[in-house]
Amino acid sequence: MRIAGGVAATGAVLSALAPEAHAQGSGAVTEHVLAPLPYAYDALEPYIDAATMELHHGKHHAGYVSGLNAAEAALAKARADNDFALAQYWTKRAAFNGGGHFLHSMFWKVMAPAGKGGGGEPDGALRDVINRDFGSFEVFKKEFSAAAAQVEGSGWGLLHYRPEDDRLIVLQAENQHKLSPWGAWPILGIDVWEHAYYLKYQNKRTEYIEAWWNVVNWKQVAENLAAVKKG
Ligand code: MN3
Repeated sequence: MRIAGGVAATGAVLSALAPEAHAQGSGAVTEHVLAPLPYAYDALEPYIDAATMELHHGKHHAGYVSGLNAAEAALAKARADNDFALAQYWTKRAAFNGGGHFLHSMFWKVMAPAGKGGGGEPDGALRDVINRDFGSFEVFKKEFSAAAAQVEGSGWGLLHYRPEDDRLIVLQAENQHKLSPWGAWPILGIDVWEHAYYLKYQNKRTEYIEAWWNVVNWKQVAENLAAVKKG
C-alpha cells in the first residue's frame, strides 16, 4: 500500500497499520495497491495449489483492494455532499475491504515454500514467548488449528500480540475483521474462507489447515512480533 504523498511504505506487513491521511478535508484519497506475491503461484505446492493462489491473489485480494479504493472515494464524496447516512455505509464497506486487504497482505508474507523458509517450528524469542503463553509449541498449534477450524462461515484464524500485557492471543476473525480485539496486533493468520482451499480440499477445512503448517514462514512471524513490540 502507499500512503498519501506518494511515499512508498516499507514492505513490512505492519506498514498497513501506519496512520494515513484518508480524504480529510481537501486531502487526497489514498490509492491502495496490490503488491505482487513474494513467490510464484505454484511455490506453495503441494500444500496450496497454484490455481487457488492465482485466483486468491489475482481476483479475491485484488477485489478487496479495488473495493477499498472505491469505498474511500465514495466516502469522501458522501462527506463532501453532507450525506452522513451514506458516509456510514461506505465506512462499513471500507472496513470490510480494508480488513481483507490488510489480512491478505499479511497472509502472503507469513507463508513460504516448504523447506525453503516454510514449515518447521519457530525458534528464538518467538519460540520462548509461545512456550511461555501456551505451554508448548504443540499446544499452541492445536489451539490455533481449532480456532481456524471452528470459524463460523468465512473468516480467519489469527495469532495476535498484545503489547499492554505482553501476551500472545489466539483469536478468530469472522469475515475480514469482525471479533477483532482492540490493542492487539495480528502477527500470523490463516485464511479459512472457502476460496482459500475449496479447489483442492473441498469441504475438508481441517486437512487444509494441517497442510498449511508446512508453509508457515516463522522468520516472518518473528519479524512481525518484533515490529509490534517495537511499536
Ligand atoms: Mn481470502
